[in-house]
Amino acid sequence: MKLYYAAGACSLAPHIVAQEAGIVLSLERVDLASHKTESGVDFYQLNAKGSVPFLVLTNGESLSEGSVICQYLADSVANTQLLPPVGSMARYRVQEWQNYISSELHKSFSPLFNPKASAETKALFAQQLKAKLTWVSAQLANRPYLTGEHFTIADAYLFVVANWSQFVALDVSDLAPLHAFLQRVASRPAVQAALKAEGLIK
Ligand SMILES: N[C@@H](CCC(=O)N[C@@H](CS)C(=O)NCC(=O)O)C(=O)O
Repeated sequence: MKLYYAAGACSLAPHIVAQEAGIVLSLERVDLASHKTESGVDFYQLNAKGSVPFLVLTNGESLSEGSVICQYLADSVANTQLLPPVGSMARYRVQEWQNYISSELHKSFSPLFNPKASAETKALFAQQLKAKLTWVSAQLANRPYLTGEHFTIADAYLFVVANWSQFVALDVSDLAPLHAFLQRVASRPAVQAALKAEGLIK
C-alpha cells in the first residue's frame, strides 16, 4: 500500500498506525503548496480532494479521510488493540474519539494555519480549541490513553493534532495530563519510527 503524506500533517496518524500494526507502507511525500508529489505527479490527478492522507491499496483502489484510513489499516491486520472488534462497545468508544478529533479539533486548527484568516478569527478558534483541549486533557487525568490502558488509533490522531499547538502559538503548557500524554505517545518506538521517516526527528 502507498500512503501519500505531508510531513507532520494529519497523514502522520495513519503512518503511526501502520508502524504500530507492523504494516510496511510505501510513502510518497506531497508538497501541499504546489500539489506535486515527490515523484513529480500532480496530486490532484490522484486525489481530486487535494488533501492528505491518501492511501492506495494493493488492488488499485484508494481511500481518503484519515480517520477511516486508520480504521482500515488496523482492521487489515485484525489488530484489536489499535481498534477493537466490530460490534464491541470498545470499538464505538474509539470511533467516538475519532469523530470528535476530526470534527471538533482537527478542522478547528485549519484557520490558525491559514495566512488569510484575520487575527480575530484566529483568536476565536484558538479560544475554542483551548476549551476543547482542556476538556480532552481532563479525560486523560486518570488513564494513559483516550479509551483506557491501551494505545488505539484515536491516540495516534490526537497526538498529531494536539502537537500542532506548538506551531500556532496555542499555549497548552498548563494542561498537564495532555502534556504527559503527548510525551507518552512520542516515546513509543512506532511513533519515533514514523517521526523519523517523515524527517521530523533525527
Ligand atoms: N477530511 C480530510 C481532511 C484532511 C486534511 O485536512 N488534510 C490537510 C493536511 S492536515 C491537507 O491536505 N490540506 C491541504 C489541502 O487540503 O489542500 C481528512 O480527515 O482526512
